[in-house]
Amino acid sequence: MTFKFFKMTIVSLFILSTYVSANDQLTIVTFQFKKKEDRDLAARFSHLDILSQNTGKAIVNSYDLKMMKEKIPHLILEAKPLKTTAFKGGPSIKGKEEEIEFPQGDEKFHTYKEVTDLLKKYARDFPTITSLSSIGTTIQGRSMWALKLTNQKNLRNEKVPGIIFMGTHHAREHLSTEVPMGLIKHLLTNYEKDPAIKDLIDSREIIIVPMINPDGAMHDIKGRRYKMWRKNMRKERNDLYGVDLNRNYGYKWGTGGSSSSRRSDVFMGPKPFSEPETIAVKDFLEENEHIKIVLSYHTFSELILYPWGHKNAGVGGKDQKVFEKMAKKMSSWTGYKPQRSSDLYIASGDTCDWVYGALKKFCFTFELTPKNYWQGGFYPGAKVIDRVIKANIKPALYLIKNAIDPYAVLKEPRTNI
Ligand code: 0X9
Ligand code: ZN
Repeated sequence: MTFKFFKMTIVSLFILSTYVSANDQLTIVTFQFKKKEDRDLAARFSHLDILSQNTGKAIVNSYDLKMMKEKIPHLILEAKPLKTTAFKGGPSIKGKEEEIEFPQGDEKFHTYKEVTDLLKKYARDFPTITSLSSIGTTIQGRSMWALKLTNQKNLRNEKVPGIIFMGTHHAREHLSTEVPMGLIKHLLTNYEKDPAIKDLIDSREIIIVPMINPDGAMHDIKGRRYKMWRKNMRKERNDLYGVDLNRNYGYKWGTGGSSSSRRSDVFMGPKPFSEPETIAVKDFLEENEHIKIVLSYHTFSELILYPWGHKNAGVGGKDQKVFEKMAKKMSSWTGYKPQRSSDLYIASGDTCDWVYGALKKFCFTFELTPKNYWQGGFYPGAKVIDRVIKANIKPALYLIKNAIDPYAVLKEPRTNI
């Protein structure tokens, strides 16, 4: 009896300590920047939301806060604890795939299971213009689904130009799953109705991977409570720490704006391409030379970003002009601000630096709605989904059209946007 009680106490203490250690105080930090270098410095500790030339904010975990207080106290204007706590590490929450659901009110967002089922349905309903495959398996064993939209007659023709759209590298950026899902729906349901769309699907390969980091995204919503999780689900024994997939790509990896501490939200990983998710993207893009343009959706801030991201310089030459011209054009439809990634802050190991640096393909990062933290930040609510999808259709169609020859945009007449 005594022993039983003792055992129960030990068990409950263990459960309690797991629960406590699994929750971490989040803090919203306001920064004051005197010069651009200050922004780049702060970006080494956490992901930043730049508010103006001179101010920025970041929601940080206790580890990143400690490091900031130690290393860059002069940049911190204010640090306010948030009411919500975040998952810190420790074991991940168990749960069956079909039981995972978004928090109340946000059920319209697609869970991984809903994405999987819908993509399978599309593949069944539109067999002549779609094919569904997986580009790899995540660290927790989920398939990274890719829906290819093209007329089946193209399948053996390698000359058909390709384009890839990717969503949700970062777990908490759920709107970046919805935009590629909305794009698929728009393309498929308009194939018969809109000759321009029929023509694009018939003459291109459009590859859409709505979730690069489904493990992280599902972790972020488990228990129907948002956890502000950013990274993948890399863990050691029972200690979940995660790698920032947008710091893990292998071009100029680890050269600034990322951290070698695994507790950091911008942890670059132990080596470039250490994660199955980034390896899958790498292998896929290396194997598919016909892909000319890459778009990676993220949230938030309403920006259209292009390389370089790891250094304060543009890519130069004709390519820079293509990036600028395309970004400006797409900005005219979305209102998102076009800029070089490093103008925001320096960060190395992101998708587009590798895509352009290693493969010389054009690559954009869209930071979707909202504009700032006060408009909802990473969790703007389901009410914005339709509007954001709609705003992003024209830019997507424009890139699909130009995948045949991105340099052709240089011949377009100048616009004064
Ligand atoms: O920091 C990131 O990975 C991206 N922002 S997010 O809020 N979605 O995390 C921006 C990446 C831009 N790239 C560089 N500045 N290099
Ligand atoms: Zn992101």
